[in-house]
Amino acid sequence: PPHSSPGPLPRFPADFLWGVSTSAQQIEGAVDEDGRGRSAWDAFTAVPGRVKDGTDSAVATDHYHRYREDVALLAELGAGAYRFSVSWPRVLPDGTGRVNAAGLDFYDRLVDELLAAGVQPLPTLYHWDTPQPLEEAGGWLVRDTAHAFAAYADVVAARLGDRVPRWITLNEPAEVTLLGYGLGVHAPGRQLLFDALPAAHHQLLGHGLALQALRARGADSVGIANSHGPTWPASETAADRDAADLYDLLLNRLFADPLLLGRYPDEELAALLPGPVADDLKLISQPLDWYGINYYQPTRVGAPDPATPTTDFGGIPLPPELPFAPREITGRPRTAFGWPVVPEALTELLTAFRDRYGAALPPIVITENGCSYDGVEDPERIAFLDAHLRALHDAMAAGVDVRGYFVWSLLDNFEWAEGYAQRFGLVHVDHETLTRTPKASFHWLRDALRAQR
Ligand code: GBH
Repeated sequence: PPHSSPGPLPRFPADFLWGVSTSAQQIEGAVDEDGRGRSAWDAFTAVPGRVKDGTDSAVATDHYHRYREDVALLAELGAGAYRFSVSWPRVLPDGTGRVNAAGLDFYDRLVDELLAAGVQPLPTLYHWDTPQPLEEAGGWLVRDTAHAFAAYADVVAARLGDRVPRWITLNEPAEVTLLGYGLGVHAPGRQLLFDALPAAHHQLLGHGLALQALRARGADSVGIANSHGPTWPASETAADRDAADLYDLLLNRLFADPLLLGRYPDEELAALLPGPVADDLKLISQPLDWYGINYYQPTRVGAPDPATPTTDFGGIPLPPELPFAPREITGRPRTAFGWPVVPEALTELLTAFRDRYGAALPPIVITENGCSYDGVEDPERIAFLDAHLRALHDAMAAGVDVRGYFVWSLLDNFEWAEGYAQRFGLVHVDHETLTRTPKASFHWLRDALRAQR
């Protein structure tokens, strides 16, 4: 049968960090409670047509009220760590200035609950929920937002830093830039194409400033979670190779190079960025303790073909003037989202990172990997995780220093522009009753983690 596991997983190092990931906007709900401010995603989902099934994250999984039950699930799974995100508008309703004590209290309770359950907290400070007042002032297109983000990081670290040694600054600035400001399919819904690039630079600057603030508060270990995947040229023609190279530049090198090498990958592109870029790069490239990678799949890219214009990018409508066009990867199983399943591209990605960045590459943590499938019986998710963990082990056997792996996600949740239609959870959530039911993959992972001990 196609989904049976080829046997026990290979052994990972004894101190390997096993965890699962979530984010505030996708699970918390309680958007109007205890003084939380509005986020750019609250504003975005209020516009008809932005989310496929017309839903929003007002309730989501109601984790804000059910976090004890969710921490109990983490303990049952045997997760060593839990990557969650702190909602910036819950802590600072206006984005800057006034601190909402009740918002901080929630994360305080959550951290204590995790520690009591023996699960290490790994907070991400920004997972896409920009406070709406800051978004209205230009969001990541303006430099002030980077400074506001660092001030927020300081507030959170001042409260949780006595119990939380490890932090993530940003989640996937590439997707925020591309999907949020470039194509407009995510909040804030701007369609600026290449004029979105300042959002990339200001997020990276925000990362650098927040990293400084976290260190000043005594943080032991700081990383970032970036979206990466290999880019495959659609053919060997020069046109297709150039198009694929540009896409790879925008998704991968635009974010990894400044962080790890202290420079932008392309002079022409760097010239389009605002501010004292050379000085900013010093902040952006401060040493990281580890580098987080969210891996989902490779992308096959070619030159736009006027005869067959690309209108769709995994469900995302694309403007015709883009200089690259995604092409289908054929001959692969697909998740319920339609994304191709290509585990060995994770090995390819990691060895390519090692080759490009060499000694400049800190240890890697896979901060997200997972898939959308329906049902509580989910043999496809088991096969997906099994195959990706083997691919990860292959990269480690080839000498790539990987220290941890986090499944996206603990719970079925609010999947952004897809609403509740896509289910990435190890735990099924009935979105009517909010009942949690561990899936077959939850039990599989629990047993696999036990076997590693
Ligand atoms: C992550 O983004 C997010 O961090 C998380 O919040 C989200 O819930 C999770 O992944 C699942 O989506 O196959 O060519 O259509 C992932 C960013 C962007 C990766 C779109 C996959 C699909 C490209 N994703 N991409 S294609």
